[in-house]
Formats: sequence, structure tokens, C-alpha cells
Amino acid sequence: MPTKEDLQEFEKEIADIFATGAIHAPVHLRAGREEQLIKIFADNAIGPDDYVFGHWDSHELALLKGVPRDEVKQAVLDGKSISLCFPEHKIFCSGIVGSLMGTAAGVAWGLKNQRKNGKVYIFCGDMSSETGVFHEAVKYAVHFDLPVTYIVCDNGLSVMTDTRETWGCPEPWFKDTKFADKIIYFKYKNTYPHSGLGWKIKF
Ligand SMILES: Cc1ncc(C[n+]2csc(CCOP(=O)(O)OP(=O)(O)O)c2C)c(N)n1
Repeated sequence: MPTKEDLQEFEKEIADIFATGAIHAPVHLRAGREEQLIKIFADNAIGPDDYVFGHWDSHELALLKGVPRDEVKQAVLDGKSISLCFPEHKIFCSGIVGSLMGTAAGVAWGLKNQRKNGKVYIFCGDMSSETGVFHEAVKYAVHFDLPVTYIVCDNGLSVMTDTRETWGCPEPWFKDTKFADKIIYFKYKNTYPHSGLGWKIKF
């Protein structure tokens, strides 16, 4: 399993390459949550039978899922940073907010009903966890007890918008509800800008 330093060093290398203008596509760099991600992969023994879903900020997830560093790097250089997909490693990512919430529940439904090994882990941000589609998917997963865990990485922001201020509530909607059974939640501070290096537009 990659170490905290491995993950930090990967993002730093991508940041340096991005700064040269050699990557003709968006990248979303993350730092500050390495220990939490490593712990989640270790505690849940996420392995080859398991599916991982992520979004635009999934470099660390691909490395932790076991995709070789060179393959992740090449995909980012090829402009696929926001939608990293490595089917042979069972990791799929999308740049669209909310797009994989139902997919994760559906794959978990398939695993359960076909009595296959493996579980599903889907990682998202705090604003994504406030979307209707997240709520629907978690509700379905809880009520059918599907083998899926929704992991909410809370950096407090949606691009530059304060998530808690937007929803008028200091806590995520699922706190202290039965839906929290299918959710892992942690806070972190991203030391990179939301996207790119903060020089141009953020989206
Ligand atoms: C449907 C859709 N609307 C808008 C965007 C632009 N967008 C990309 S990331 C993001 C912020 C999402 O916030 P959060 O879920 O908290 O993610 P994080 O801050 O961890 O990146 C937005 C609005 C998008 N990718 N897809």
C-alpha cells in the first residue's frame, strides 16, 4: 500500500507538470487526507474483489486501489485526471457531481444478489453528500442492506462555496441518523486549490 509520503509526492509531481502547461485538461489535486484514506483502505481491507468509485479528485484512490503509479501518471498526462477508470482494477471515476451514487448502489445490489465476493466503496465530497441523488442512493443501500459504503471527505467547500452555510446547518444531514450506518465521514483541509493550481478559473 502506498504511504502518505508516496501520495503526497505523486500529487506534487503532477502539480509540477501541470504548472508547465503540459497537461491539457483539468486536474484536481488533494493533500491533507492521506492518513484518513490509507486508514479506510486498511481498516476495510479494500482489495481486488472490491469496487471503488470516485470523482474528479481520485489520484490517491487509484494508487491505493493498486493501480501502478506509472499507469495513473500516464492517464493524468493523457487528460483523464477527472475520470480515471481502470476496469481491471475495479476503480471507476467520473467528473460529474452525483453521477456515480446510484451506480455504486446498483453494483452492490448485483454483488449481493449474485452472491459474489467484494464490496463497493464510493468516495465523494461534502457538497456531493448534500445532493438528492446521494440521499436516494444511501436510502436504498440502507433499506436493502447492500454491501456499499459511502465515504464523505469533508473539506468544507464546493469549489469556493461554503457547504454548511449553503445548507444552513453546521452538520451533514445524515449525522445521527440510521443512514450513517452506510457512511464513513471525515473532515480535512485541502492544501491545494479546488482545481488546478488556482491561477485560472476554478470549477
Ligand atoms: C453536475 C455537475 N455540476 C457542477 C460541477 C462542477 N463541480 C466540480 S467539483 C464541484 C464541487 C463539489 O463539491 P464537493 O462535493 O464538496 O467536492 P470537493 O470539494 O471535495 O471537490 C463542482 C460544483 C460538476 N462537476 N458536475
